[in-house]
Amino acid sequence: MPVIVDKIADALHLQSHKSTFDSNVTVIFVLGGPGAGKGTQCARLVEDFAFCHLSAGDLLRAEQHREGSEYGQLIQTCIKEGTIVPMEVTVKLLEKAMTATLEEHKSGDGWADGRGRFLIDGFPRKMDQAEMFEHDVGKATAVLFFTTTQEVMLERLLERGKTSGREDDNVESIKKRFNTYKDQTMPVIKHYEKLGKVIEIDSSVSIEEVHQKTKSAVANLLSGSTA
Ligand code: UP5
Ligand code: MG
Repeated sequence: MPVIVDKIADALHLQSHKSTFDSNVTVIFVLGGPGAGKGTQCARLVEDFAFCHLSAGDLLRAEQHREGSEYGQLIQTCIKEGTIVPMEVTVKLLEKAMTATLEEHKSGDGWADGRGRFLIDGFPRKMDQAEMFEHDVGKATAVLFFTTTQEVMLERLLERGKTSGREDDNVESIKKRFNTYKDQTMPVIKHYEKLGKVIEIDSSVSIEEVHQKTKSAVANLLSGSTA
């Protein structure tokens, strides 16, 4: 009598919560400090494994500049101050982008029969975001964690700042971004480490060397999953 049981559970609000995406969808969070190389490596992984790459920062910057957005000012202030935009905004943008991608019915490895594989770059930056995403949107398969020193990250960001036009590629904003990363994002990484989901990669070396290490770690991961 499963239908009756379902109806009773529904009436009593006992039905277990369903997230938007099920286990057909592989989600890899990509974390690491500002300038660690998250975006650079994600772009390479898209070529290797047909991932959809969604950078939370890029989605927020696009929303900031979208005409009519009610969040433009808020996002601009948070990015400049290196603080975290309220999670509801970011989680909704990610969910919308994931839904749109799945509706496109992409072809290639990992996309047949409603399956999909996503690199979620620069997210979750805070424990509450991780909880909200996993509850409402979908479960994380793994976390790619790029590590290097603060000196290396600072140098990369200042160099990029000469041409990036990013409002947060300046010394004042970068210092604030480092602090937010240490205080809010490191606990997220520790949480996933306890769950055995973190793949740590030293990103101090050349882009190509980091790519080779990352590619082989992701190949291992995907060969162990159905996607
Ligand atoms: N570079 C990369 N790898 C290299 C290597 N191995 N050797 C030499 N050079 C290398 O790389 C940075 C620069 O370094 C580039 O010039 C690259 O060529 C070179 P990149 O790949 O862009 O690094 P990345 O880690 O992606 O750095 P990014 O600046 O994007 O990281 P952040 O995490 O700071 O930025 P993000 O865009 O994710 O977030 C920005 C802001 O948005 C946050 O501070 C926050 O205010 C807000 N935000 C939220 O509020 N919520 C979110 O969920 C996400 C963001
Ligand atoms: Mg980036």
